[in-house]
Amino acid sequence: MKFIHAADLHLDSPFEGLRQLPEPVWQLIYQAPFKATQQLVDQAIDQEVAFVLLAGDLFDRETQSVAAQLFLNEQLQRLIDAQIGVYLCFGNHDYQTANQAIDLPEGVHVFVSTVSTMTLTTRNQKRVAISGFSYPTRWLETDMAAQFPVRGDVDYHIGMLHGALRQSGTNHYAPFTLDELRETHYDYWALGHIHKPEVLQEQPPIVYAGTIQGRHKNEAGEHGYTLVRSQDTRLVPSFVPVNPVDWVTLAITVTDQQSETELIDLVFEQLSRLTDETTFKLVSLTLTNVEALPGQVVAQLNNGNWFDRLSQLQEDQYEANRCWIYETHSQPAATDIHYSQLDAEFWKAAQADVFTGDELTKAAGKKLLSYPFLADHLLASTTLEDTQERAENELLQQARLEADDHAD
Ligand SMILES: [Mn+2]
Repeated sequence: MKFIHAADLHLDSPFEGLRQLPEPVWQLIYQAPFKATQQLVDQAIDQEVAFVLLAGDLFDRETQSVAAQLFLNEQLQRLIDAQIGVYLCFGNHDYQTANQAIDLPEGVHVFVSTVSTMTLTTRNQKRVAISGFSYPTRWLETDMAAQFPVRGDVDYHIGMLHGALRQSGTNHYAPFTLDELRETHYDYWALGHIHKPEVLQEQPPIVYAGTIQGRHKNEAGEHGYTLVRSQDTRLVPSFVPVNPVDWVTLAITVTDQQSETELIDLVFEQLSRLTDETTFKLVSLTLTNVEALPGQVVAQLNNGNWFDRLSQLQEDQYEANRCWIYETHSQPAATDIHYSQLDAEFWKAAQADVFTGDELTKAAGKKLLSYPFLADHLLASTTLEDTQERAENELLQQARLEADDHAD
């Protein structure tokens, strides 16, 4: 017997942070979760699996575009037509209230908000029980794991749970402990919610399938689904990547590039070594040792002109190269090389005092911070890091200009 366990398709994710990219590039990213899902269905049919489990967060939001709903229905219908069972639950992103039920193809099995068990018999006469539930609300603090029945009188019993391991702090997502899952004596736990694929226990397997397509740089690496095969009485999972897009970082140490163009050539040359046929790469670029560049080029880096030029050139190349640099960071090799010893000490002391959430809050003022989305952005650690990086680069550039003046 074979089956597929997937979770966190997050269809219709808006990819807001990438809206500034050219439309065809954004489309390529927006379509990636759909493409990955289509591949899963193609492979489920090819592999003649007995059933497919979808463990929550099929959609990114509780309301979806009509196009996204139609897409999912088409894909599920393909499985049904191939006589593959479909079992799904909704998670914290696509939780379903009673008056919000979406129309799924006939034959799709959907878990309701209380734990229930469905059984099936496979073509080779194996009896399988599947227990699970759906989220009725965004947050679900109840100990749902405790409500799963103990193993039934079947060949395989599978638990489907969208949730997170119980933590000491907040537990909004059907918190569970490994012991609770073990005590059910199930043959497989199909988990959803955590986006990184992870095996929590080898046998009997307790597995996070992970999201089918990483959606930002913190979700880099391979993403896909879990193909599970029976071997005697055991169920053995293996991971199958299907992500069309991959998030990567490229770090380049600049040396003696004399102009913007030379720097761009260097980047394209390094980029070509990174790319391959398997996935489209979204690249975060870091240039280090920028103090080696002429002051003019550093200025172009800092004011964004260099990145604009790079982006223009990318428009002609991204299809062939199968990659897009969506952000750049630049930094000196060593923070204090260009300042005198005294300046470096002042900088370090000031840095610790100035680049804090409190200081940024003061600078922004109360009015701006009353908007939650602005407050979230301003107080994010990445905003502080970016601000500090820019300030350092500005200081570096000024130090350079002063040094150049003295040289004249
Ligand atoms: Mn999710």
